[in-house]
Amino acid sequence: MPPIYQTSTYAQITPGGHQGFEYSRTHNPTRQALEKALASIEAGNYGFAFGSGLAAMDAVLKLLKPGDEIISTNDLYGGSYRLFTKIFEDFGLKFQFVGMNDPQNITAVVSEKTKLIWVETPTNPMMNVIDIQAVAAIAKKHNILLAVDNTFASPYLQQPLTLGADIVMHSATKYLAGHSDVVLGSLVVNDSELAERIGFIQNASGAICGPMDSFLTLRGIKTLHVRMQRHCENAAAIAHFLHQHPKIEKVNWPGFDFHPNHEVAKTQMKDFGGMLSFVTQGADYAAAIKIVERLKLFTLAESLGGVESLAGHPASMTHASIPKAIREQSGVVDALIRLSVGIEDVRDLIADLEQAIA
Ligand code: P1T
Repeated sequence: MPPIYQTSTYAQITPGGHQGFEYSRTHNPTRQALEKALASIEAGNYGFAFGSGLAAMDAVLKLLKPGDEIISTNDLYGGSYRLFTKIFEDFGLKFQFVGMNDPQNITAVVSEKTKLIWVETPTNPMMNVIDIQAVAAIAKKHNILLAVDNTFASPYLQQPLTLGADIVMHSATKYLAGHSDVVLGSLVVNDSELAERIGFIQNASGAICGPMDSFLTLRGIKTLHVRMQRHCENAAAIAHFLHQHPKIEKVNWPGFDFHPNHEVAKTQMKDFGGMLSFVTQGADYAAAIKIVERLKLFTLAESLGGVESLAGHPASMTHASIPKAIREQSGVVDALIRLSVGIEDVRDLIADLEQAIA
């Protein structure tokens, strides 16, 4: 096992004559082992680990300059939206949020100033699936960088770099670490020049993760494939259970053949993932709140991707930073519940949902 190098600095033989490591903001052996693993599982050449998913996104945005434009999915994690609109708009970046179910919607807003396309797929929390290859073709044609937030799928289910993305980002807090005990982010790229710029920003801005968290994430990655198989199986069973329930109006899960992007999901992903969201019958807000309060095995909490199941109420929790009118346009209504389906026995999970919805 790679040791936890709880080390900030390294002995030099002569000034500047270090032995590969000089200061842990720049390089740390445990973080370096993690960064190699991250690159490997995303089929990329260069990996970078950060103190959180948002810190990794922050580094991507620092590749840009005032006046540059970014086109992003209109349905995305509330904190990503907040970083874009509340921090980087003030530094002169311009964001356009478009529904990418039809990738041609991107073409309509591309300009000479567009420098980055930001794709989350599947989206948080509406479970839209965006065709990465189709978006990559548009990005290449216009010489725009394509970054994909692969948090919901994990590299076990899809590897965006192999589908034409330039940058793949993770909140490794979620499936990669997998045990709800770490906050960490990552970027992986293939291009050496891009890697050099990201490495410079990582060191110059300094939003790195510590060695203990690097170690925990490395350990989590070792079981990613086994966990993901069970996450997918359990989520499929729960999606079908909810779909036939008379008190549930709509279930968002890309495995249904009537899901609008089911065909894309089938070709792009190995399976349909462990996340789903649903709306109570008649979009009844009070009923939704009762359900999340009554759940016993599902913990009501932010975050996702851990071995234990979580339930969330996006409108008041993970997506509260998106103005109501804007979030409702993409379907994030007050009666929407999000589930991160864990790896427990699915019969226990369904029994819990049954008693909470009854
Ligand atoms: O929380 P952090 O590690 O900084 O990652 C931010 C982030 C980025 N991208 C996606 C798709 C995410 O889901 C997140 C974090 N999301 C939650 C905390 C959540 O409950 O949705």
